[in-house]
Amino acid sequence: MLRRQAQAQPDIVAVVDGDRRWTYGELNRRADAHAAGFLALGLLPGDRVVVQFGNVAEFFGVVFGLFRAGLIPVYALAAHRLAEVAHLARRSGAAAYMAGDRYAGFDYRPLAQALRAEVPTLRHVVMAGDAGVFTPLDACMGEGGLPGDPDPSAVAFLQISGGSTGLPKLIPRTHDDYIYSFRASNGICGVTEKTVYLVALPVAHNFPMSSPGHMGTLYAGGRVVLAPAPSPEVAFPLIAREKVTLTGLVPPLALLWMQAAPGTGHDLSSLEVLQVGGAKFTPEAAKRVRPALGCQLQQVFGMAEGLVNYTRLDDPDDTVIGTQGRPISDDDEVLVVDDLGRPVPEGTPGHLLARGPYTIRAYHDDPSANARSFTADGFYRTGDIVRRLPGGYLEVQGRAGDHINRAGEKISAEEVEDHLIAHPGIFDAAMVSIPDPVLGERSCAFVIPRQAPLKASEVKMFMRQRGIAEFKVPDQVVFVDAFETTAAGKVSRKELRARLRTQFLASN
Ligand code: J2J
Repeated sequence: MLRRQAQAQPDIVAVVDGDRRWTYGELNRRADAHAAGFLALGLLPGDRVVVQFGNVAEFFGVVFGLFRAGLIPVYALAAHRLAEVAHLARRSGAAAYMAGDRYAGFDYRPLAQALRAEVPTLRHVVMAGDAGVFTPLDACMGEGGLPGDPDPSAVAFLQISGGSTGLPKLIPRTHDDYIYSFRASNGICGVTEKTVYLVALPVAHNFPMSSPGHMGTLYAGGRVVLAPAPSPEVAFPLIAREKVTLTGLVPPLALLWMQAAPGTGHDLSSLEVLQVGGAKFTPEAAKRVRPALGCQLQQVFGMAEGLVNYTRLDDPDDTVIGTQGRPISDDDEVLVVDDLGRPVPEGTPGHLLARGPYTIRAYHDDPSANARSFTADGFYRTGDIVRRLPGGYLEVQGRAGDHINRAGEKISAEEVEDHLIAHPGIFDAAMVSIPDPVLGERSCAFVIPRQAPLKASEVKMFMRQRGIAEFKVPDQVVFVDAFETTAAGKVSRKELRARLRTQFLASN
């Protein structure tokens, strides 16, 4: 897809990162050079490579270079820390780690150092910027000697799941399923060579990557503008300068933008469509998009595992405000079922199951997750509770599982509990979601201390020292003496979390 655009319009700008403007020709040359450079390091087609960049142009040179070399990117978010990156590297058996030296105030070099010590399969660390002891990205530039185009039905990369149980799972997406999803999304979202897409969310997240996101925009020959932060202070001047036509946000950011827009001196009139997704956007907030920002709202309900739903640009207002859209494709099969797996009537809430042309049938190398997450006939159990409305539109009601959707960042209660219980002063812990007016949900950890009294600040400090992403550090820590058990003395973590949450909400 990149070669085609580079031939058709080599001098058109593809990627804007601050003062840097890479044309399609330039991006294409870098992809070729990196592909040859990566293979010259001794990496072999099929090797997995953990890629961790912020919203910077290098991300594109690196991932297209990897695709061309037949290497398989594993997408880490810039916010991930050693615990998550080491997990992704181990799970994928990664041969290399590629990152930028610094981003958003964080230095990735010590992380890379620790990662190399922890993950024996890792043979190379490639760094953009000041590489220190590692291989500089600029040195990974070669010539010729590339394998032919990859098999379209082969795995192109491993995307990561929101992780509803334990650590993130790896999602194998193929070239053809993924390109299908953003090519079809382009049609639904009106993306053409005239589109200017602002990447406000993290570049490696599936929403800004493919719905239709930066990949859809590059496919169509449009322009991708990278925002180093999603705040109005950073994004609004970029919208005005680059005449951005389309962007996607999570609900809390949309609220922030709507609040900041009326007083802003920046011209936002180029913005045609604001997509909101990743977590539930309430109808009250949805109603305010056009008055505040002067553009059309599109709701997007998607998942890295596949299925993506959009409200359509010509839908009536009440559909756009009150639903999370309908699937991309007529070939997307959507089932809404009760706890026993029986289909429920239209309008009744139930578990959403999905199967279709771009929805995975299995996670990468994870038999136990696969047994839980897929039905025998290949439907993915999304874990979402939805209502199906006339016309196939879906309204998301919430989650069946115990993950916390904090401003679109998915946090697994189980994963955080494991870290909490590692504290020598903590006997047991259970983390739950609490409704939050800005974040949608925030995290609250219930902690039983062993003996000596603990402080919430100590617990949070400990969590940071464990090397986990900041968004997973509990927003609130509540100390309790014990978790009450049922008469049977047995209680599943799931029931326990549900009870704690109910008690907390009743007492606040
Ligand atoms: C309620 N919950 C939503 C919405 C996602 C496009 C858009 C989003 C994602 C994404 C994505 C929601 N209302 N509008 O990959 O391509 C929750 C659901 C879902 C989970 C998936 C895309 N949009 N969600 O958010 O893999 O619970 O993908 O199952 O990060 O986010 O999370 P993730």
